[in-house]
Amino acid sequence: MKVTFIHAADLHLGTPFKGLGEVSPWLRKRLIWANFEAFRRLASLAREADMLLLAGDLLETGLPHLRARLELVRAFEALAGEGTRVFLVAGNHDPYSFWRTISLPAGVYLFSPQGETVEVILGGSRVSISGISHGGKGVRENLVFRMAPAEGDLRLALLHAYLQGQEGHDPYAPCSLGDLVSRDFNYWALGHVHGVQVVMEDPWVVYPGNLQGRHPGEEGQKGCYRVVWDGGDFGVEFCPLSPVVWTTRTLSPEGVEDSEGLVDLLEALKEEVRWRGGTLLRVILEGPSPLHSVGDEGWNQLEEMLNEAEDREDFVWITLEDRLLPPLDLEELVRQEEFIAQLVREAGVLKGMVKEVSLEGELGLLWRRRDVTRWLGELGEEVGTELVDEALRKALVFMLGER
Ligand SMILES: [Mn+2]
Repeated sequence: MKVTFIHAADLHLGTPFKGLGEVSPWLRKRLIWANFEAFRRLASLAREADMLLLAGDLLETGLPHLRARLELVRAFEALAGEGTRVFLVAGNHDPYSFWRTISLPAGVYLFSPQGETVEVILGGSRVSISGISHGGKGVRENLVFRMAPAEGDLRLALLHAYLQGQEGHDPYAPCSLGDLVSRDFNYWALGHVHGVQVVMEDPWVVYPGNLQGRHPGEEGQKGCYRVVWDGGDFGVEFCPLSPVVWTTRTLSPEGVEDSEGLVDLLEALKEEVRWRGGTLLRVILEGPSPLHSVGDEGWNQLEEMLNEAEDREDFVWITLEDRLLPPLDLEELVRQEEFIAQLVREAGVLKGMVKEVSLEGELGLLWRRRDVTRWLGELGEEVGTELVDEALRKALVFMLGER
């Protein structure tokens, strides 16, 4: 008696990459391909399993992204042919109303916004899957208590929801860990939060994260969980699927006097992170350095040079972020010059203030416009303080750079 299932979520098929600036046509194609490739790897893993559970946000948007739809339906058809059952719920990106325009093959079950429980017999065990879909885009109600009851030997729950305490995600279908534990399920197959997380082990509460990072905030290997239940115990294993990973490194180029020295350092760093897949490497340059005066144009040239020969499978595409300071003793300056001291103090006060306000609130209606926010990325709590730090740095470079 053994049941194997794959749990994935937030495929966001048809999503763009953000935070890269200009890339070569070759890389552009590669990045469009990456998310679909991750999905194909998922589907091929699922062929070996009894079931595939998909916890919402499979598609980036309800707008007809034809390729995304086609890839999805084809994969489902192939899985149905192999005898792998597919269960899915709709999330906030691809609510139920949208799914009704797609004809799903037999063997694929889409849960409704009313919620129901489906029972299957696998290896002689009664396995139930309870799920509920987001009916529309902005579901703010707790869906946990609207889910149909758990039944059988193995009781799985499929839900796209914001679990309280998870940062950086919209509070759609909010619920608490206590809510989940109060229901009689063995495994909560969740979606929505993009970080990979086993929140709890008894019952299992799991976010598999998305399949392919789409911006610098979604670092490292992404993938799905493969779960084996032997009638009592669970084996829960993370399976990496991303063909491309985002990596951020912070570098203080102390002792490096010129751009030639910096290039040597960055080339070594590139080789250090290179693996058989692709890497989008973001390098934050910080600390005091004579290179603070390189300027935007100079950094662009440097990036171009470093990325020139990277049209290859195991590419490392570098973007540089300049946070360098003039090589002066800032503490000494603060002691000696009242104006500098005041500037640094004011920045500190401002940082305290921006922590208190919600940037999304301040942006008001603008923030609710998708055609605006699609260019902005996510506004985490740290964005405000980062902006102040950057303003202070720019002011110091401007005032002290010539000394
Ligand atoms: Mn979501």
